[in-house]
Amino acid sequence: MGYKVAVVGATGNVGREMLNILAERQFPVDEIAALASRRSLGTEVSFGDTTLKTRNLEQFDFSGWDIALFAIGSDATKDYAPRAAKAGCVVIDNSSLYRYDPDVPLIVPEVNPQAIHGYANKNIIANPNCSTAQMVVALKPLHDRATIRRVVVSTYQSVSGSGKDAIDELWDQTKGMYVPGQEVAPSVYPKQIAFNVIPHIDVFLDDGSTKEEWKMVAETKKIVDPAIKVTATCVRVPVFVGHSEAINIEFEEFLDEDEARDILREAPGIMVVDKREDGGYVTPVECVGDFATFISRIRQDSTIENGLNLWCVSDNLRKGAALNAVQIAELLGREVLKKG
Ligand code: 2RA
Repeated sequence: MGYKVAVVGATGNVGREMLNILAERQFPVDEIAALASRRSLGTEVSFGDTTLKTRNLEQFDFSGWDIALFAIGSDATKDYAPRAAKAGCVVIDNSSLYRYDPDVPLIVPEVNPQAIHGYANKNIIANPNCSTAQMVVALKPLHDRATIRRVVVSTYQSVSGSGKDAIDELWDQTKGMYVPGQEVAPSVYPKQIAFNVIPHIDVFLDDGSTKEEWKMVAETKKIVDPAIKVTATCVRVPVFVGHSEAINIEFEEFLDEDEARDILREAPGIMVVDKREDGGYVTPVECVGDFATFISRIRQDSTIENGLNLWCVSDNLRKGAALNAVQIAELLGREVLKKG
């Protein structure tokens, strides 16, 4: 016996990946519902070898359904997640709405699986921001070995993090640079993204950081350890899929680069590709469609007493969103619902 699973926002980038990953990982599904807004009603989406027609979220009754993977914006989530949770369906939400709620667990299964038992507070579990998810997978095994004091991270985030329109804009702007008279003005971003980088993701806060940078700080503290100091600079780059991060770590005690590499090699969810030669590292185009969080360029930071640098790359639609959500569903099934 398996689960009745609903994917809410089934026509978006993340919703489609959720369906793909549920099928790829053969999650024990007895019944699957692809839910979308009225304007997407009837759109066909793939689920493994089958095709589903989207159903109307507004009229959907979550009673009797086990798990709902939400991949819609915070505003719509505010309307529908409580309705699903009240009907007894456990919500795994990819929006930022519940991430910072002390009564809602924020989970990366390789990092804090024990937090799953907090789901019963509101029948809701939060999925972290994509740039946070891959980073905490890398930090956790090193933190367990040498206690992290401070993290300085610069991100290089792909446009798929902003949705389908951003992917189209990068493509059209790039083409427009080569086809005279076909220039495409910025609309998703404040400046041109083709052949450019933009040091601004989400809104600016009073202290001059952006909300994306704040999310990395707040979520790392909630998922790994509130004592860890984090400072982030989040940058949008002209890459379609795959977030990259340059991570500098200061530990409470010295951690040798070779030991760090061995620890990361053994850690769950991580693939180390780290050779000090041409091509001996991972780049975003190589991570697309993969489940792994890739780590390269592991090296001592000799400018501080206990420092380490590393390069972290992962598919932001997978580990950064859909895969992590499905892994939470798998954890929920194993530890709580125990069907299938
Ligand atoms: C981004 N992390 O990359 C944000 C939301 N997915 O745009």
